[in-house]
Parts: sequence; C-alpha cells; structure tokens
Amino acid sequence: MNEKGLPKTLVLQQLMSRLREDFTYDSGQILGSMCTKPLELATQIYTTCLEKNLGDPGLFPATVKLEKEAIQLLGSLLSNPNACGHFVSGGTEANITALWAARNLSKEKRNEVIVPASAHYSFDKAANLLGLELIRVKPNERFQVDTAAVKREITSNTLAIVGIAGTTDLGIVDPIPELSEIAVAHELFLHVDAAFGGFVLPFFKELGYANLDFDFKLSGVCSITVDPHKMGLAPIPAGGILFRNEEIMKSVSVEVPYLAGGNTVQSTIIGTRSGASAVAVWALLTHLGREGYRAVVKRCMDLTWKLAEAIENMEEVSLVTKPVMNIVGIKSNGIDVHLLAQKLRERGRAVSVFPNHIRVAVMPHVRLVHVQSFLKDLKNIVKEIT
Ligand code: 0PR
Repeated sequence: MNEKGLPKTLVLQQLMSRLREDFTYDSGQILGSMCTKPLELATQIYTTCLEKNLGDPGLFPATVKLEKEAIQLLGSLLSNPNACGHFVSGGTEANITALWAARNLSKEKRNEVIVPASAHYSFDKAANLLGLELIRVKPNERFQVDTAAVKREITSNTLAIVGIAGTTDLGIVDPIPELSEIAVAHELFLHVDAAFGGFVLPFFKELGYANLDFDFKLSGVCSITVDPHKMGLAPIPAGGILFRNEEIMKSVSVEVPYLAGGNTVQSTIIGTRSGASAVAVWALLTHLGREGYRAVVKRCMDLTWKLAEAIENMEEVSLVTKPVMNIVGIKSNGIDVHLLAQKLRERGRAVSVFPNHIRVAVMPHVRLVHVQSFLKDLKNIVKEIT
C-alpha cells in the first residue's frame, strides 16, 4: 500500500476503466450464469442499507423483523408460513447449514448423506467441513436421481438424503415426492436444494406448466435452500435457508450473551451478516408479489422454449433434454462442446460448459435479441468448425 492515497476522482476513473473488462448482464453477453441483474428497487434499497448488520440484532431490531417477515413470505411461497430460517451468503452456505443441522440432530452420529450425482459442489464442501461422507446416486434416463438406487444406498449410517429442485447443469427437478416418502419411511432428514428452482417452480401450476412438488407440502422435507440472488432478482449476496420448524434450526443455534441487545441466539455460520440483503429481499417479495414473480418466470420460460426450438432445428447441435426450467443444455455429436464454448467466448458470449454440454441459463436479464444473436453466432461457429 502506498503511503499517500490517490484523490477520489482518480480512483473512480481507474476503477471504472478497469471494470470494463467484466461482462455485464445488460449486454446480453452473460448467457450461462444463474445470477442476474437485480431489480432496480432492490439495488436502491440495498445501497441505502449497507450499514445494517443482522449479526447484532440489538442494534438493528427493525432489520431483524424485516428478515423474519421475508422468511415467512418465502415460507408461505414454499407451502409453510411457519418455516424459519435466514438469508445467508448464498446457496453454498445454505446447503452447509442444512447438513450442519441434520448432523447435529443425529443422536447416533450417523455420517452418510445420499446425494444425486448432479448435486452442486457445495455439498462436497459441506461434507468436508462437517466430517460427512457423500454417497452419490446415479441419474435415471430423465437425468433425475434414481430413487430405487437411493433406497438401496440407505444403511444404518445414513444421516440424510438430498434432492435437487433445479440441478446446476440442466435445471432438472428430482422426484422430491418419492424422496419425501423414502425419508419419512426411514426417518431420515431430507434437504431440498431449490437454490435455483425455489423462485421458479412455485409458479408453474398457475402458468399451466407441469406441477412439480418439491417444497414443505411434502411432509418429509426438513429444509430448503432457496436463493434470492438467483431467480429472486436480489443483489448478491442473498442465499436462503429455510427449516420446517424452529426445533431443526435450534440444532445449530449458538448463544451470544454480550451484544448490545442482551442475550441473543445465532443460527448462522457467519456472525456479521448483511442486513441490506435481507431488507432488499423483503422489498422484492413485497413489491413483486406472486404476480410479479410469475410474470418473470413466464417471460424466461417463453424465451426458453424459443431457444430450445431453435436448437432442435439445428443439425449439428441438439438439446440434452427438453428444458424443465429456464436452463437449456446444448450438446453436439460432432463438435467438442469446450471448443464451441471457447469460440462463443471469443465472440463475447459467456456460457457454462459441462463435460458433455453447454449450459444456457435464460435469466431475467436475457432478452429475445440476445437469444437471437447467440443463435446467429452459434450457427456461424458451427459452420466455421465443421
Ligand atoms: N445449489 C445449486 C443447485 C446451485 O446451482 C448453486 C450454484 C448452489 C447451490 C450454490 O450457490 P452459491 O453459488 O450461491 O453459493 N449455482 C451456480 C453455478 O454453479 C452459481 C453461479 C451463479 C455460478 C452465477 C456462476 C454464476 O455466474 O453455476
């Protein structure tokens, strides 16, 4: 660090110039990300609440109340207004917190967690941190977890089962009702990772799409990850962890006796925690309501079908599977998808690449013109390569 700092204007100038290297959501370049441009109202509120710290409830009692209310609103969206939980840094922290609770509730100190092979890598981190072992279960032909295989993997050492409502690679929804039955029958903790799907699936029935049950309506579901900073239109960081009831959450609670408000209890991994995130989510849920979010989902899904149809009409590439949510997996028989992704990137289009496919996430910031120019680029690249 230099002894003397630079003037504000110079710092800003430098910064703005350097940040130009970053991709932006508005430009239509970001096509593979599960995050999106936050709604302007949320950005405004977030920036005015930067000093609020949920780690010190005595200082920010109003923010604490707003977080609680927002969690209840989310709980009601997920069929349980009595759910409790917190806004955390993201889906990773939410998944870790869920398995932390499952582990603490196990009197027998069981340590195996059955996860779909499609589970996000945050579960590897959770297992590593918590001293748990992941038992991975292969998918069925529809890319969902094979529930017969889940049953076969259950032993006296099984602690929990994980189901995914919106897989990272393809946006697939596991058969959560079946997983719930299995969990109830074997008295196992069931965690649902709806980091992506939690703000999408609740609107499917009303929109006339396939109704996929995944939430607290299913009696076996103990906890749900649902991330406002993905399809919830919230600024980063905003992950969400919801528990079916207080008792589950209490298993990870720690008493903090010395803060300004007196004795408090904390049930999150981190201490100092963004109040701005929670307040921004409260504002989003209150402002958009079901109607607003439903419209967002409809727009994304309409665009998803358009993209999917166009891919189906191309010869050299095809869909991995019909999209369930606003995530499209594109594969090719003749072309290496890594080369395809690299060529797209050279044209300024950022997609995610999995071993056998490219992922396009049709997020709220993606517009029809973006999809059209992506398709044009894709066609040109395919012509150039083959
Ligand atoms: N669960 C699922 C199903 C996820 O897809 C993800 C992340 C997580 C949990 C973890 O969430 P956090 O990243 O909030 O901790 N899914 C995205 C992915 O891996 C994360 C992401 C988002 C990556 C935007 C890049 C990006 O630009 O693709």
